[in-house]
Parts: sequence; structure tokens; C-alpha cells
Amino acid sequence: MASLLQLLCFLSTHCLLICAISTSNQTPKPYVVYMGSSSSNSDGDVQVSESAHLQLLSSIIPSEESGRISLIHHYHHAFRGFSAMLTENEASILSAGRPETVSVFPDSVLQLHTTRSWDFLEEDSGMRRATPRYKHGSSDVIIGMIDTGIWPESPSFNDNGIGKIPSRWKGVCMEGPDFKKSNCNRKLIGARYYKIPLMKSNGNKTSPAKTFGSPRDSVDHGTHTASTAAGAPAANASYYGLARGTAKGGWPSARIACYKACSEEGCAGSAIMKAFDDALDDGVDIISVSVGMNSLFEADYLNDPISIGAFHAEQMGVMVVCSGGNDGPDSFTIVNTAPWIFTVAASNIDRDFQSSVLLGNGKTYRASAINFSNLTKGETYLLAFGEDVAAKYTPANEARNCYPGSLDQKKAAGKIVVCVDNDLSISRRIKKLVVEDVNAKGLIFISETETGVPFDSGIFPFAQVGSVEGLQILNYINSTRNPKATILPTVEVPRHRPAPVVAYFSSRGPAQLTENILKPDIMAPGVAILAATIPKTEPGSAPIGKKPPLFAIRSGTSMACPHVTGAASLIKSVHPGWTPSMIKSALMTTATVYNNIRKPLTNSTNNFANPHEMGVGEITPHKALNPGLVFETTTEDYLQFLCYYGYSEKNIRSLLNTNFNCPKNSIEELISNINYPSISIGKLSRHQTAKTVKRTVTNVGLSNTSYIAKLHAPAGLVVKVFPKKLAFLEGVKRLSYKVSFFGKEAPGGYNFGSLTWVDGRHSVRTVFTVNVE
Ligand SMILES: *[C@@H]1O[C@H](CO)[C@@H](O)[C@H](O)[C@H]1NC(C)=O
Ligand SMILES: *[C@@H]1O[C@H](CO)[C@@H](O)[C@H](O)[C@H]1NC(C)=O
Ligand SMILES: *[C@@H]1O[C@H](CO)[C@@H](O)[C@H](O)[C@H]1NC(C)=O
Ligand SMILES: *[C@@H]1O[C@H](CO)[C@@H](O)[C@H](O)[C@H]1NC(C)=O
Ligand SMILES: *[C@@H]1O[C@H](CO)[C@@H](O)[C@H](O)[C@H]1NC(C)=O
Ligand SMILES: *[C@@H]1O[C@H](CO)[C@@H](O)[C@H](O)[C@H]1NC(C)=O
Ligand SMILES: CC(=O)N[C@H]1CO[C@H](CO)[C@@H](O)[C@@H]1O
Repeated sequence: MASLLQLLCFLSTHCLLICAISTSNQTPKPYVVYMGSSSSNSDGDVQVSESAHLQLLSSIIPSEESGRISLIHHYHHAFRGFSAMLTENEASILSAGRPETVSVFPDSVLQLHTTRSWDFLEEDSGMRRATPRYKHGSSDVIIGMIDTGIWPESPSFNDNGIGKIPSRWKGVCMEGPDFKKSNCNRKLIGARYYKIPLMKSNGNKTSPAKTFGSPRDSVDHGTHTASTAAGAPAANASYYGLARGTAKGGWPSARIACYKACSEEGCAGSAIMKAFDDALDDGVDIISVSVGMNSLFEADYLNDPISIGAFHAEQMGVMVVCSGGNDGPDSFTIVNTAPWIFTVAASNIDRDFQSSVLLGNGKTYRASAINFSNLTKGETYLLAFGEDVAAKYTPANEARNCYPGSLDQKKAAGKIVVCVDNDLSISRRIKKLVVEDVNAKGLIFISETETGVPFDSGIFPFAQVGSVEGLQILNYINSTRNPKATILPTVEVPRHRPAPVVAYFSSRGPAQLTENILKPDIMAPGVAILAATIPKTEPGSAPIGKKPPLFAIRSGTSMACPHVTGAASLIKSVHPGWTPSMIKSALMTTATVYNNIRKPLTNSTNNFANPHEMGVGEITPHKALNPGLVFETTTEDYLQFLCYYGYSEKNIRSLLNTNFNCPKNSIEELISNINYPSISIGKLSRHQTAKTVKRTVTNVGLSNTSYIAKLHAPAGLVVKVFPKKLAFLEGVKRLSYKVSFFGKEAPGGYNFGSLTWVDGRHSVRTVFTVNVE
């Protein structure tokens, strides 16, 4: 039991957070001190700024604790600042009285946006169908992966046929006991690792800084995401012989540089900022971050390490793509929502994995599962409902739900146990452990939740059925003295349901910080993604006698994010001069909102998916190569955004060292007006006059063309576009238009629609969401 409880604690990221919160005010813990733009990055200045930071620390840290006068991380390339061990008092002194600090915040633990229990089998990510064999793109796009490191020996990172490393590359290949310079090559061109100061999960002390001694991945997350974004084609890839095929990334000729800022326990915000600082100096073109803050504790833009790093990246022409989180399907769970971040939701694709449950009465039911079990058709096992094998004094409801400690080993051993999920707080991974712990033979789990996301139960037989099948199985148990069943091997089946579908777990908008920018931005495949893994398995997860696989199937917005990264690098390679906002716009205005049966995209409960679930729709990378028009979001837009959001002019100026002035009337609702490729209006009163927003488009297609506006607005919401026609005559590159929204007759709540500019060759679709009150 003890081992199970430890495991429960290990699995719950809340443990870390609870410990973090319970530490006393005066216990030093890691803080990040962010100081805005870096003025220069010559080596002399680095020493000057380092000694200035140390001086700053010695002015606030008592001399008897001088051991703390040291920097864990020092940021000096793309932006300025440091991280150090501070007490809460010291931190507040630093954030209040000092002109040079923009923000001071506790080093946060960020989560990897995948859940290992969601692993399941699938052959093709859907991306490969969509990406044409684009021969003419350059192979000089460099992708920086901020993640758990990399397994360099994976066939996905071989450099066959790739030219020499772009000369602008300034990065390094850091060595460690298990990582040599020779592990980098023309594909994996750089690798760095960082001190990761994380709160210890077992006590009130913090570990100042744990150094993970090399860029090698010991989790698998970083290897998987890197190979999804840019893995070289690896023939005959499979997961234990299943899902065999060629695995390759979204843009296989892009280069990879890995920045290891995360471990099994999560990622440290301070290390992520250091990774951004280095990557921007090294010369990456696109940064991919499949990591984020817990949606319950999301910080504002200038207290969020990813948002800060991404802001400076965007300023330097480097695109940042992030996962939106796996906290769906509740609203307001999307994270990484700054407008300079490309925020990705996850979709299911067109294949599924199923196994059959065979009952003693001859009936079979299709179930969703992955197993490496050794059960066969020939033999069946006694079948019992959880409450029938309850431990002494345990309420039936707990046993029915297979709570930890609720089952009696003597009664359950050797049987296949049926559990329900009236209480969603206990995950199926935990239920599987509970049932396994009492030596049961297998688990049939009745649940409508996550049915589209089959659970990899390793070698333990597991099958998940819906409530209709579940009731029949329970009736069968009641109908006979000796109910029996077996769980048959998993098979790959074509997905009969439409695809893509919004993944159940994908975090949903609207964004917590402001509803005036639509988030998520876009959706990409994130369920059942086959990509490279580390050849290491936990006991009980691999079939006996088989070697660990080189590829694995993972699910999460973590897997969706590198699909967009790969697509963005394809576009960057064909259009090297395009800025991040142009690439983002191209992907957004060409996304599809139709599925493989030509019906509007749906969510996992078969309702039409809305923009808070999927953003503007599913990426279609090849169309984005030729978008016609793009929305360029400028530095000015982003600075105005920060004014409207409510930051002080002083802080905003120090972000970029500019003399920028905030507009006089800086109110939050003006955020809708920044030149973003979608429109979101957080509040439209029925009593107000029409609200108007402005957009400017840049013609990146042939000149001398004109576009006509096509509107799709929900009944009751009056939407008008002016002008209705945009004529890009010779020499005209940019044109502006206005869209007004009038809600007197509109239904209350969120109204969704779209405005599409068409010229016969291109269809430039923009989505709007309007919250009518
Ligand atoms: C927390 O710290 C106190 C004093 O340093 C110590 O007595 C206590 O055992 C610690 N608690 C844990 C859970 O480590
Ligand atoms: C793929 O690998 C399997 C063993 O893992 C081998 O039997 C088969 O011949 C390989 N196929 C190809 C095309 O290389
Ligand atoms: C799907 O959409 C419908 C309608 O918006 C909503 O009621 C339902 O909760 C959504 N399902 C999921 C799993 O989010
Ligand atoms: C299945 O494997 C387990 C060990 O994982 C073994 O104890 C059991 O006897 C095997 N059952 C059958 C039917 O082969
Ligand atoms: C099975 O029988 C028990 C009592 O005998 C009853 O409470 C329960 O509702 C029955 N379940 C089903 C699914 O019929
Ligand atoms: C531009 O379009 C107009 C009208 O379609 C046409 O008359 C004119 O020749 C075009 N100019 C060029 C340079 O293609
Ligand atoms: C997906 C998977 O590995 N399924 C396995 C389930 O168990 C049967 C019986 O051992 C295997 O044949 C399947 O491959």
C-alpha cells in the first residue's frame, strides 16, 4: 500500500505545488528577477552585469547568509535578469523599490503537456498526409526544442543527406558523462542542459539547483517532440511490431537544437528562460515548447517565463510555438496565451485502437485499449463488479469506483474486475494500479470520459467501454452465478467516426488573462502520435522478452505543438523572409474546419467544435505556403497590447529599451483591435452601439488582385465589413478594413462566426468570437 500511496503522490503534480505553497516566508527559494531588454551582449558587459546582480543581491541578503549571493542562472543575451535563492521578503524588496526590475516571481514548476498513461497505438500522425514532399525548401531552418533533452542515437536524428551546418549557427554541443560532442551531427546541431532548481516533493526544503548532467533525455518527452517536429525519415518504425511504417517529422530537413530545461519532475521556469536566452543567441529560427504552467496557477504575461522568453524571441524574428495544455474539456483551461505565442490545441486523427471484451455468454463488446496482455480467446476468467469484491468496511460506492484500498485481495485475485467512474478525481491509471495491486487478472473500465484516448496499460489487461456496453456487462454479471470474461488483444482499426476531432483532454479557451484575444490559435494532431522514444522501459510496461522500442505512441497537446512547429519550419524554409506573425497568420487563415466526411469539425461528444476548443481549425500546412494575404502583428501591436492589459509604461519601455508611449486611452477592450489573425470580443453589451475593430492585411500573393468579403455570422448578431472589397492594385501591398459588431438582437453568451476574404485563388478565413451580454 505504501508504494501505491507514494506513486499517487508522485503522479499528482499538485503535491509539488502544495509543498511550494506551504514553505515559510523566510525560507529561501528560487526566484526569477526579470529586468527587461538587454542593452548589449558583448562579453565585457556580461561580467559587468553579473557583478551588478551580485552587488544587488549583497545589498539585500544578510551577510551571515552570504552563501546565497550567487546566481543560479544569469540572462544576458536576449534579455536581462537572473535567478537566485531569495526569501519572500527579499523578493518583495527587489520587485518594489528597484527601477531596474520588471518583475520578480518565484521559480515555478511547469508541466510537460503529455501524460504517459495516454500512450496508445497509431501509425500515422495525419501530418504526413498533409505535408507535400516539398523539394525546394531550404534545409537551413533551425528548430530549438525546449524540453527534456534528446536521445541522439535515435534513427530519427541521423543526418544522412543533410548538408553542412548553416554558418550562422553559434550553438554548442555540451558534453556530459553520457553525451559526447560526437552525439551532435548535421541534424542535431546543438544540445545544452541547465541547472533545474525544483521544489522537492517530499518536504519543506528546496533543492537549490539540481544539475542533470547532460543533454540526454531520460523522460522521452523531448525525444518524441523533436522527432515529431523534424525527425529524419526512419523506415520500419514500430511500437513492439505494431503501427509499422516510416516515422518522420513535419519538416524532416530542418535542424534540431535541444535545450534541456525539464526533468521527470517538470520544468523550472528559470531554466526555461535560460534556454530561451541561449537559443536566441545561438541562432534558432523557431522555438517549440510543449510545456506550460498549471492552468489553476497561470501567471500574467510578465511573470510567466515562457511568455517573457517568447516575447523577446518574437522581437528577434523567432517564432515560438507552444502547447495549450491538457486540462480540458473545462473552459478557461488554455495556457501559453500571450498573443506573441502560437498556441496549439490537440485533435484525434482517423485511426483508433480497440480490443474486445468477450463474456461467458458469448457476447463481445468493442473496447478502447492497448494491452500487452497474454490473455487469449481460449480461456475466460471470473468476472466481478468492484462492489462485489469490496474490502471489509468499504462503502460500495468506493469499491465500485475502485478507489485505492477499496478492494479485497482475497476476493479479487485472479478475476477480471469491473470499475466505474462516478468520481473523476481518480484517473484510470490509478484504478489500473488498484486492480493490479489486488492481483486481479484484468480491468474492464466503464466510462464515457477519454474514450477517444485509449489507455496504454502495459502488460496488464485493460479495456474501456461506454455506458451502454457497461450496463450490459453489469446485467450479465447479475444474471449468472459464475460470470466470466476475457480481454482480447488490441487491434488497430480505421476510425469510423469523423476525424479530426477535438481531443477530449485538450485545454479550452477562452483565455483567463484576457478574452480579447482568441485562444487556442489552432489545432493539430495530438492523439496517438508515433515518434522516437528513449529505448528504456519501466518494469511492467513492456511485453516480456521484448527489447524496448525505438518509437512510442504518445498523446497530449505536447504532441500537437511540434506538428505546428514542423509546419512552420516548412513555411519558413520556403519563405525565409517571413516574420513569425506572417507564418502564424498563413497557418491560421488556411486551417480547415471540415473533417474527413466533409462535415464541420466536432468535439469528442459529437457537437460542432467551436473556436474556444479548436481555435481557427486544424492545420493544413501545404495550403499555408500560399495564403494570399497575411496579418502582420507588429511590435507596436504587442506593446499596445501590454498597455491595454494594464502594465505600466515604465515596465513596457524597459522590455525593449524604447521611448514608446502608451495610447492615452489604454483600456482592456482595445486589445481586440491589435492586428491579430482572429477577432475576439470579450464583452459586447446588447445596449451599446456597434463595436468596431480594425485589421490590416498584407498581400503576399500576386499583385493586381482583389478580394471580396464573405461573412458567416450567427443569427441576431449584426456584423458589417467595410470596405467589402479589397483591391490590391499595382504597388499596393497593405490594405485595412473595419468589422463592426452590433448585438442588440444577438443571443447572450458566445457568438461565433467567420469573415473570409476570397479572390478566386485564395480563401483567407478569419474567425471571430463575440461574448454578448
Ligand atoms: C521542515 O523543516 C523543519 C525545520 O527545519 C523540520 O523539523 C521538519 O521535519 C521539516 N519537514 C519536513 C516534512 O521535511
Ligand atoms: C522491419 O523490421 C522487422 C523486424 O523488426 C523485420 O522482420 C522486417 O524485415 C523489417 N522490414 C523492412 C522493410 O526492413
Ligand atoms: C462539445 O460541445 C458541446 C456543445 O458546445 C458541449 O456541450 C460539450 O460539453 C462538448 N464536449 C466536450 C467533451 O467538451
Ligand atoms: C501471463 O503472464 C503472467 C506474467 O506477466 C504470468 O504470471 C501468467 O501466468 C501468464 N498467463 C498466461 C495465461 O500465460
Ligand atoms: C444487480 O443486482 C443488484 C442487487 O442484486 C442491484 O442492486 C443492481 O442494480 C443490479 N445491477 C444491474 C446492472 O442490473
Ligand atoms: C491589372 O488588372 C486590370 C484589371 O483586371 C488589368 O486591366 C490590368 O492589365 C492588370 N495589370 C497588370 C500589370 O497585370
Ligand atoms: C497492442 C498490443 O500489444 N496488443 C497485444 C495484446 O495482447 C495480445 C496477446 O498477448 C497481443 O497479441 C497483442 O499484440
